Amino acid sequence: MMTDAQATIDDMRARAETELGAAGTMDDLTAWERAYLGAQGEVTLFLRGLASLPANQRPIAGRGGNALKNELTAAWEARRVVLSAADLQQRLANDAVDVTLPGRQPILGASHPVSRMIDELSEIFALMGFQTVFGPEVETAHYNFDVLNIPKDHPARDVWDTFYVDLPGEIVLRTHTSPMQGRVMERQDPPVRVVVPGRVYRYEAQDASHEWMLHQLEGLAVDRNITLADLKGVLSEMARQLFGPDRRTRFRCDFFPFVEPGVDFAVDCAICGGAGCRVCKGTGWLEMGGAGMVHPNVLRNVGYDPDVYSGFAFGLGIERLIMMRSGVDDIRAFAANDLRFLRQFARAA
Ligand code: YSA
Repeated sequence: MMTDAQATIDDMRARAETELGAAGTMDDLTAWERAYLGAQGEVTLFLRGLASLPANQRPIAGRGGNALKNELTAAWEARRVVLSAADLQQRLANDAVDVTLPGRQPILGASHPVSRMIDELSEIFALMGFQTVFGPEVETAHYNFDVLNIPKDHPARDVWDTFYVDLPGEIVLRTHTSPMQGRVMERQDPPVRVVVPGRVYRYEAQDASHEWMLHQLEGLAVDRNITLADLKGVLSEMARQLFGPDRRTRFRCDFFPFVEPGVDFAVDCAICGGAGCRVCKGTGWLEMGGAGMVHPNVLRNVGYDPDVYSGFAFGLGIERLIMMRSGVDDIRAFAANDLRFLRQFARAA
């Protein structure tokens, strides 16, 4: 005859086996284990209650209960192996990455054409013995004008349409890179050979060849026996390296208070091939810079003896050089920040 304890055990076994067979996920399995084998599970509580059973049922209940516990533990372990493998497969399928998809193209920046031209000019002049130095864009009127033989109230100051930073007019946005001539010569004795690239500012109307913010490259060489022929040689070689051997250059007399004699340096217009256009204002030439032999007063102002030393200096417009090399017909494109324009100068990655 079947005892009550045996009946309870059989009932637990039947339900536990049915429910374990129906457990389809790891969560179901965890819930099943808690229901039968956990600290408050049916089998555990059954075994814990053995002492309260009638004495004649305890041995059957003890043996049968422990056997059930071992059976269910083994069945749970077997089911866990099956379900965890299925769970892993499911997660792998969900997280699958298509490694054949093309990657995202990163957006690469590139140097601005003006920066590239500055680098290129620095290399060209380095090969001719010039060191590249930099100077302040906010400058004193002393270096921007006075040292350069442009006294206060002299009409020559009006040639440079100046942005003044203070009311007495002693601090300016430099109107050219020439103030670095005085700064460099004051801190060293000859020989001097430097180029100075950088931004300059002019209160000027914009057009195809004029900007109010532009870049110049100053050049200065001071030593014994320097002549105008050296200046012509250096600028001609620069033009040959930048534009190739076939472009024409022109030196004409010009006036700057800080040189004697002074010249303007031009190349034939790359936009119209010399025929005349709006960029070269119909002349067929575009001025690249001013230049000349350093004025004796400038040498004196920095403590050099003009009877011993002579020098040449020049100031080139960097945007104009790029325009003449690459056929850019409007200087305003350089600061307009239009990527379609700028990308044309970017080196292939
Ligand atoms: C002259 C003699 C020296 O011993 C040394 C330097 C110089 C150059 C002088 N400091 C100067 O600034 N001369 S400049 O007013 O004629 O400008 C030089 C060059 O800068 C021009 O030839 C031109 O290429 C460029 N430039 C001037 N103003 C510009 C400009 N480029 C674009 N927009 C402007 N508004």
